[in-house]
Amino acid sequence: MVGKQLLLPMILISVLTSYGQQFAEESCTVQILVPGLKGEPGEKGQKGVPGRPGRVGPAGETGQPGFKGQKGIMGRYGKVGPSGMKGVKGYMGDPGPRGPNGDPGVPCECTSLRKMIGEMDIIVDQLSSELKFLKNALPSPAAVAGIKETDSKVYLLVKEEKRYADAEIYCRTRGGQMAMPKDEGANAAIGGYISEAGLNRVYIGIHDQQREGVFTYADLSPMTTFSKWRKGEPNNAYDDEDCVEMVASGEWTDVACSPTMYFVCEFDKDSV
Ligand SMILES: [Ca+2]
Ligand SMILES: [Ca+2]
Repeated sequence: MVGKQLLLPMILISVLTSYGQQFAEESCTVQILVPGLKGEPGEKGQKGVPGRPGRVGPAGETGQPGFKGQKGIMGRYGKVGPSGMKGVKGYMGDPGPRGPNGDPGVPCECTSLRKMIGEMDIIVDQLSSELKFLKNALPSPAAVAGIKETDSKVYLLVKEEKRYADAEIYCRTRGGQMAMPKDEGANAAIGGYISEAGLNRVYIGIHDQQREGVFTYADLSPMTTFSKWRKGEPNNAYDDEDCVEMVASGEWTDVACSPTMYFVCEFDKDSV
């Protein structure tokens, strides 16, 4: 320690000596400064004022998870949602129990009722047929004296005076023919019809217009063994009698075809 303390003044002397030589050349003044010994340490000073706050430190590490809190109270009801889609139809349910038997019916005479109904059906059929026939055949109710039936024919006395040709057309357009008596029964029916109507004569469906003297029926079918000529007929009077009339007795007479008179049509029952 003593070495170091002596060394510094020696250096200063050396330096100042060299400097002093330069300075001496200029002013000729020399000053030598030597430091004293180090003093005793001073007393402890008073406590300083508080320092400024330090800067904000960095964020700390994430802490441990806290404990689970208590259960909250129930929330309010939510809003009503929209209506859902219609579901698929379900299966049919099982059949219910059988119901009680009904009360017994009222006894009836079924056999007689059925018979009565059957008879009524027949009557209805007949009336339907006649109505259909009348609608088809009658010109007007006043024009006929009624109808006359046999087993197979319906005869219609038409009280409209017509020539033979027109009378034939009249009957045919209604689905029939001029009356053609081919046996005693049919002839008697027509004759009775005429007399009942209070008439003397009517055209019937017999003529020899195709060939003189050869009489046929209106449908051109030939005469058979049956005929009902009045005595002295047919005589083709005036060479102009090719048609036939029936008088109230049911007998036949050949007459001219051009005069107009009442006539009788016939219809097959099958077609009526
Ligand atoms: Ca004749
Ligand atoms: Ca005659």
